[in-house]
Amino acid sequence: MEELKKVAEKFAIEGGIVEIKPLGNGLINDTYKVVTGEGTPDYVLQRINNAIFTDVDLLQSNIEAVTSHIRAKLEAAGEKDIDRKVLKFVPEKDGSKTYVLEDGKYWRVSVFINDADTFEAVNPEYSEYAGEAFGDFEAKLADIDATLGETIPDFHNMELRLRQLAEAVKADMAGRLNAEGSEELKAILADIDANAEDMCLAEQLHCQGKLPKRICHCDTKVNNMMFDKDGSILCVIDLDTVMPSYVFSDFGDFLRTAANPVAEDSPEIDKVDFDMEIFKAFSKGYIRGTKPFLTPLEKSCLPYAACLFPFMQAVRFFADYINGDTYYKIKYPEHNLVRTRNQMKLFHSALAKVPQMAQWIESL
Ligand code: GN1
Ligand code: MG
Repeated sequence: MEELKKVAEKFAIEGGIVEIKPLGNGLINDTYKVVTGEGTPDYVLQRINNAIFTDVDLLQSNIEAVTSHIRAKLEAAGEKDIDRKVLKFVPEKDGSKTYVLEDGKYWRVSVFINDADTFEAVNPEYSEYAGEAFGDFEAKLADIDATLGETIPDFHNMELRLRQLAEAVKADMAGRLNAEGSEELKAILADIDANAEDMCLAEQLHCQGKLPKRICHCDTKVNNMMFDKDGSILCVIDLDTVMPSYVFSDFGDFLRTAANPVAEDSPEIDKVDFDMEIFKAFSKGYIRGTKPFLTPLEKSCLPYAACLFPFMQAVRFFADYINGDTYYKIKYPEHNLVRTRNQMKLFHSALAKVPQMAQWIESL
């Protein structure tokens, strides 16, 4: 608490700090809520994982560009309650940067949005709102002047993720592929291999000049969206990965979490199933939100995107498992393997429903 307090006080926050406590359940950064006295806002204090986001300056300048662009649009539209509809980052006390470096660790602070909720699961009605909100987020950023850099280069590049898995397999750092009972791991590898080429469609289309990169959120998990008490959507949060990508990123990653009836790390594999009702509602909202720019090719590839993201996430979790868990936070030794099984099951469930999905998308 004392270390956290010392850091929080480096920022131009209002009010005295009453309490600092852990917040949320991200797998990358460490997040805390800073509670201040009556009449002053609370804050979110975050330690940026700079082993993953190696260019913190680029990261924060992206985020500042994005939030100020959205803020200006909300103001121009005469919206009320703007501080709850877009994140607001607090500058350091003695300067203008929105992050500080303290004992080798990077920190930032944003204003805590009051009376808002995040959810780990959503029903079809909320999914439709979410689809529209993420579509609208991309639409709002379509005319941003600033050039945003890739905070993690080639973040959602399937070919790269497969290469990283191949490297992990070759090195077998944790010796897991040679351990007893590794037949399951080999079977997972074979399954990934069998689907690898099809899942690289986005990269192929991009190389042929048919698929553009647009500014996307790139981490559209259900819990990265804030809802007001009345169920309406306030804003999207967790902006670290906002960068140029294919629209498939935002479409696919939301469904990866929302259309799975259980959490991405649930060991109850039997319950993993791609929920078509969530898909239908979300795609309806998304297509409405992206109307200003979505091309027919992008639209027709949305069922592919729904398969791509569980597949890519499985490849990433599995590579991390083989590497000995160096990237994602884990709670027990097999955690990344459990996540991999879960995501592969979701992938196959989605894949089997592609014809149904395509039919629905065409009808919209
Ligand atoms: C990470 O930290 P969190 O949970 O918001 C990851 C995402 C993954 C997700 C899987 C920078 O996001 O790409 O989809 O875990 N973020 C990064 O739960 O790698
Ligand atoms: Mg998050």
